[in-house]
Amino acid sequence: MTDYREMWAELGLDLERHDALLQALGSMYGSIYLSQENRPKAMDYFDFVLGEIHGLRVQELMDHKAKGGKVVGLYCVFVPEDLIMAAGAIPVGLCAGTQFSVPDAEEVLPRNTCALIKSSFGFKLGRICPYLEASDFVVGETTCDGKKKMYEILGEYHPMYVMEVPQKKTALGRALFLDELQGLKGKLEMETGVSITAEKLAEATSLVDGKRRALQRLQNARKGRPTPISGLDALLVSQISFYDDIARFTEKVNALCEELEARVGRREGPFPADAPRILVSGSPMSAPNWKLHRVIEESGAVVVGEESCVGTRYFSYLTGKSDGRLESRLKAIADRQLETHCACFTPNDERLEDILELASGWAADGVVHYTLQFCHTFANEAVKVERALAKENIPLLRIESDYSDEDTGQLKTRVEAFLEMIRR
Ligand code: BJ8
Repeated sequence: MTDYREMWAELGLDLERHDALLQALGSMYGSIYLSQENRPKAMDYFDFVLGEIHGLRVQELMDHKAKGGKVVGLYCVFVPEDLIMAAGAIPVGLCAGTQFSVPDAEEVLPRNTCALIKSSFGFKLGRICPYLEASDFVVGETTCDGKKKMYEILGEYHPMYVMEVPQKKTALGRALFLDELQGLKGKLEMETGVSITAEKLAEATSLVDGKRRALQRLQNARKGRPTPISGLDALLVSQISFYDDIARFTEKVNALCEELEARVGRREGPFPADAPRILVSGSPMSAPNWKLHRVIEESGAVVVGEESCVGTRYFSYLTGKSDGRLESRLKAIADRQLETHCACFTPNDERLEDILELASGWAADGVVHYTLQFCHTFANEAVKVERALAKENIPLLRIESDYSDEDTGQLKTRVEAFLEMIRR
């Protein structure tokens, strides 16, 4: 196995704590993922990527930097990867999904902040995220209040650029977002010394659309009965999509899909055909936040979709047509990004429509609405989700949780009772 310690030391990581993080992650992965039965063979690649989570990919980023390239960190799907790629930089989704980094953050941030925000910030304070340390700057966004205020503080520790995301998808909101993309384009050009042309942007957008298409294909395969892949594995693939090399990732997802489609034909899957099918909807789950999927699937149900930014909110929309000019391509990207139905928007009724469509298209027996504790946008929107599902007689379980393991037992009890009700 390659020894990356020199690279981590060069990045300024706290090696002792970083070792402890990797050890905890490795044993968690072993007990949650490797213990699953009848996994698709093509998951070997994603196991490998996870095994190398702070190794090979970080090395690739460092090699890119050694050749003069830039690395740009991000935390939200509203930041368009293709714009970053068109400047010759590599976009990378940053670590934000573990309790391990939360206590560090709580030394500075209020405890009653959502775990995703605390975890991201704690990675910086604890110096345990090689992706953040490798990034030349981070592009934040004004989505929820907690995040945007955390970015102000993160900016004291790491170079930051914050782009505005409107709260309403009105003509004015759309114009503002397009203007923000122009601003980000300028920032990227200044940092990289590369001028973003229509051709470079077209090439990058086609890669991003290719990745989205592959993820859509994977989601589509989950319609099978039995579904050919566990929700845990599908979630892992989505999580890896935020930091793996885009062309390689797309190829590997398509290879996985071929295997899954063959499995659907043979009616083969990791769960019996009559296992309750669950749609998970709500706050995003950054790796290694696998808690809810684990509880659901260990209780005998299978997750068939995630209405989440680590799920359909990320990959459902492709880039529309443009007249080929740069301005028009940027506009198509802005329109695509604004199809992300995040609870930070008001109104956000399209998300309710998406949930209903997913629940019926994927023949879900019930929906588990997941809110990260202190995430007010998704918590409040859950009220409307509940009403919309009740109208269609679709059972709903509302869960609020954080990254700690303290509530796992309680979650299990609630999920089991929910499944019992579905099975009756
Ligand atoms: S587009 S969901 S990735 S903002 S969970 S930090 S909303 S308090 S992550 Fe998100 Fe972009 Fe929206 Fe998606 Fe705030 Fe809620 Fe925490 Fe959240």
